[in-house]
Amino acid sequence: MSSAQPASSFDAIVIGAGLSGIYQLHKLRQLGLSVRVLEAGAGVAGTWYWNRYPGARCDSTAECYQYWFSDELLNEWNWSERFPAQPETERYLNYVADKFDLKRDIQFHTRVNAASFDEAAGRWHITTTGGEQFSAQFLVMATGGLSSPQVPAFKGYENFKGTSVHTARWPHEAVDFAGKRVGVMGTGATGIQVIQTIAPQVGHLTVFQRTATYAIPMKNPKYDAARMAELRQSYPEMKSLVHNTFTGNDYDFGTVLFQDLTPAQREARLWEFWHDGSLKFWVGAFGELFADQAVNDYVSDFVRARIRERVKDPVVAEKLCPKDYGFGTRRVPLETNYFEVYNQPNVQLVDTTADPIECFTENGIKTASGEHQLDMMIFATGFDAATGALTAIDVRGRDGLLLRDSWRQDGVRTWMGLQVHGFPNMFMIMAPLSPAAAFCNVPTCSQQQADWISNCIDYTRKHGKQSIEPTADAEARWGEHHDELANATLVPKTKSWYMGTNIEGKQQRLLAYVGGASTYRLACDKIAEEGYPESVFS
Ligand code: N01
Repeated sequence: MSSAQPASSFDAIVIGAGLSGIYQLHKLRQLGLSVRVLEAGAGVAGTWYWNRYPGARCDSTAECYQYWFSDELLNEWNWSERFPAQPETERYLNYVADKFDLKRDIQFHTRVNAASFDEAAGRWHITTTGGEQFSAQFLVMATGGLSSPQVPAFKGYENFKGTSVHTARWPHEAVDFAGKRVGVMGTGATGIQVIQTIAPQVGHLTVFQRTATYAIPMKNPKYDAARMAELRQSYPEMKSLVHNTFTGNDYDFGTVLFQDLTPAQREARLWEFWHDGSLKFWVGAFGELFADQAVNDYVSDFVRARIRERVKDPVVAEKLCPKDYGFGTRRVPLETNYFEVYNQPNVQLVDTTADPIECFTENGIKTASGEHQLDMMIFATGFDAATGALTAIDVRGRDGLLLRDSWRQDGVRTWMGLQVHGFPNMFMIMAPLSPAAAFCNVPTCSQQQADWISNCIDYTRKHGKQSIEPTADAEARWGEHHDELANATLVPKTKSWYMGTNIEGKQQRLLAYVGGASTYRLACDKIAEEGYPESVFS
């Protein structure tokens, strides 16, 4: 990096050109700010740019998974099905970026590796891996909650002669699976989509499963012109509805209580929600499952029974039935013929808890029971969620405090998932301790956060202030409130990326706020209306 190279100066730098980042750019430009978005990829779309693995598909409905800010856009864009596949969502985000002429302010192929706050100047200095320097009054980290892919370390991995790839780094070129012996590690939302998609194409498939997954069969009807016209009629109502529910979708916890129903009525209610073929089953049928172990056990039994019905070999079926955690306390994926894959003669399920992986070999993976020969290994092994993309950058606040060190030493702390004390004028979207980190339909919560950030920046500037930063007390209060709500649920009992347990050495604490997206939005709005009483301006 040349220190002589002058920094390019902007009012705001946004890191990341995914769904959040491009909307943030649009909002800040509307305020008249000069903005530059720095994006590591070659195109917009973030998650929908990187995760182009076979079968990648949205499991929020298309009508909920979109921007609401432009009626023109809502009128123009036609979705082709209820749960669109990755290419369609990537096309949509490109369409938005082109329609609102956003790409001229986005610099692609640019990975940020450091950002530090210069207190004397009241500005952030940002550097990239290519040695470029930028300076800005405001910094928005739109770096994504699930954007830091993790490949576990395995003995002998370097000896493996086949190809290997993480799902979030899938090549742009088509991959030919015909006749290949393919291994997939990971059976979360990603692994399930990959497995069910490639199983009919491969020569042989070996699935390495450490934890079995509850999943709901997806109902994915095509959308024709008539259906789109019907949906458009509902958009005004839906736009408001999604901001008033717990998960930012168009459904919410039911008002029907488990205890008030007879066993037959309970069963009927579960079937009714099951047949919706969406994640509505997760929260809509019996919301008590998140806190009441007996209700959770009942729903878990119902879902396990659905798995057993579909898998012919009872031994394999039992391996696929989660037993050590309750339904809904980890992310529930939607699936299409996933469980039937295990009825194929060319598919083998390896339960790595019973048959542990010992090492990679030249030809594949050796588990306790023997060697599994592989031409290709697919890692659907997840992400360092919520914190990973933020700690991957050397973010230094006041007095040179490194965010990564602070979070490692004292635990993750944020004020409402939006800012961090000691890091003035730095804002975050989908960061820890906000619903957006895990429990919210991403477009709903990321638009809400980007709107709030824009309003906050506007307020700061209009009041002749240089910077805004939450107080340490307010941040601590938010952390205590977050933990109190989290610990009243069953979620912390289960190992998952929600709890940070998938990353060695990571603090084990619920990463996302469980108070609900609507409650959170109201709290954010109140703070703005009251003139940001929990923050200090300078
Ligand atoms: O990642 P995950 P993901 N040995 O962390 C396994 C969103 N998403 O990419 O559970 C063996 O859920 C790991 O095992 P275990 C969605 O929010 C959305 O699937 O740790 N296995 C697990 O099975 C989702 O929740 C869509 O025991 C190892 C898997 O890898 C989030 O992204 C689609 C291992 C990782 O599962 C992340 O999902 C896809 C090891 N050493 C994803 N290390 C939509 O549809 C890890 N695993 C919108």
